[in-house]
Amino acid sequence: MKINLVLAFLLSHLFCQPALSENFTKGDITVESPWVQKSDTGENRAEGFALIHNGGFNEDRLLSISADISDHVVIHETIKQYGKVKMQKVVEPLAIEPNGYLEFKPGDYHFMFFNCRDELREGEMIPAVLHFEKNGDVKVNFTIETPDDVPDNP
Ligand SMILES: [Cu+2]
Repeated sequence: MKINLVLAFLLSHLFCQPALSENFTKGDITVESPWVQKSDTGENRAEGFALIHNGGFNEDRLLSISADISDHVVIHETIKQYGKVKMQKVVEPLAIEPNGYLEFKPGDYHFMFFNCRDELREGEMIPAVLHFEKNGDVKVNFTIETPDDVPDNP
């Protein structure tokens, strides 16, 4: 009986994985495993991350992102200035070399979803569209994750 419980636990965690490892491809661009982390400050905003691969022979540039859940979603980078960590809007389009990668990860580039209209619930998806200069619009779903360090039952 105990073994069954352990198995069920393991299986439930295995089944959580496909959502996280989902990839979205259009043309030469593949957006790998997009996910968002809810803000733990109580505001209804989130940071999104993904690994973007350009499998083509030409450079492409990421121009912007849009999502129905937020009327203000921008590309941010986290930087260190005068010993303080802060984030700022990325103004220039980000280039991705032929057969190159652009990584959005915590503490680095991220998609910033401000003023989210709906409650962000773990495990649910945020549909969004990434706009590329050459490959056009790539539709993706960001999986909502909660930070590991936040206890489930505070
Ligand atoms: Cu930000």
